[in-house]
Amino acid sequence: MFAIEKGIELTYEEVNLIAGENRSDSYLKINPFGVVPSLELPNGEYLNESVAICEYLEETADSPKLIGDSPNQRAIQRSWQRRIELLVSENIYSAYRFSVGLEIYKDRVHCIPDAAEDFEKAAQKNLMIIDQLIENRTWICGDWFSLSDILLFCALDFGASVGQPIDTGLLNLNVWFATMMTRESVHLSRD
Ligand SMILES: N[C@@H](CCC(=O)N[C@@H](CS)C(=O)NCC(=O)O)C(=O)O
Repeated sequence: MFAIEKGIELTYEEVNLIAGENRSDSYLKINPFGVVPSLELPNGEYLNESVAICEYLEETADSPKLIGDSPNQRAIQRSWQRRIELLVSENIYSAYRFSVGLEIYKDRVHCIPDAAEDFEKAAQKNLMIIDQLIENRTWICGDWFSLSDILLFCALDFGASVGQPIDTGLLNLNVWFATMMTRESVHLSRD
């Protein structure tokens, strides 16, 4: 989504996660932790971690600025990014790995099935706070669309597909999610 929003064309190579291709010896040379995505840089090095990849792409194409256009914007955006990843996304992903995704993950990472419900609750609790913070905002950082919108959208869209939907009582978040669904990048990135 980030690359599409930036208008950057990338060549994609699919890695079958369900079949465990990402844990093969050849992929572990690309990413020793066996997770996607990875970006091959022009000098042949591999860059791991989705936010680091977005930071790199941000610097290779001038506009639109999705990480921020001033020290203020960048700092605020990065603070949202950290909140989203640490307080929402990671909780949703852990809840998934330890429950619905247990069969896939039980031999890949250390799973704690008894903690699944608590991780889901932690995400929901933090979403309640985010719902209040985005009152009267079009986007997470205010009036400009950013990486934080993409990160939160990906986590919540995935959550909804694995039994962790957004609480219908969180009106601001539900309106924001519906607005996100109107972006072309959401649909293009699914093709
Ligand atoms: N912090 C990493 C997380 C990467 C990650 O967990 N990727 C998932 C898919 S989105 C994955 O590769 N799962 C398959 C596995 O762990 O075997 C990032 O942001 O790049």
